[in-house]
Amino acid sequence: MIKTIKFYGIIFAFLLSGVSYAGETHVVKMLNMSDQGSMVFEPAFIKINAGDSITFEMTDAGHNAITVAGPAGSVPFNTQYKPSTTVKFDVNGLYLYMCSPHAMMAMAGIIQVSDTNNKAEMAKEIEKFEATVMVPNVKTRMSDIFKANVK
Ligand SMILES: [Cu+2]
Repeated sequence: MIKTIKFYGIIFAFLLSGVSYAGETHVVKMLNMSDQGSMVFEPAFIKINAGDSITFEMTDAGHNAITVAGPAGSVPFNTQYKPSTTVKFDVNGLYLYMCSPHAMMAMAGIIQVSDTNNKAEMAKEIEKFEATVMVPNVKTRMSDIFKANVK
């Protein structure tokens, strides 16, 4: 009897740990300068699993992170210049976001949530975004990051 209770106890604890899994939380910093250049999100590309969250940290003041494009059914986000904002990602696919005051300096980032089901659409969104980048030496920053990371 005791053995049986112990057995079910272990099973129950195992199930509970599965149910309470809330996903990982990753950090993306908003920076005026890094070894990747000026006005950057770091990391500018991040791959996470559906159910994970990203905390956007405004390490340097005056930046936001706002959705440019995401997979169908995803909810746009906007950190509104708050020091720290955590966003949960439940819809698989690729997301492009930018810092609105520095979009013309290619301050943007790409998030891959589990898979790349909207890769073709995202390639077009990045092309559109880069048409608005005014600083020549970072004109292809996002498409370079896209090509290097999105398989
Ligand atoms: Cu910015």
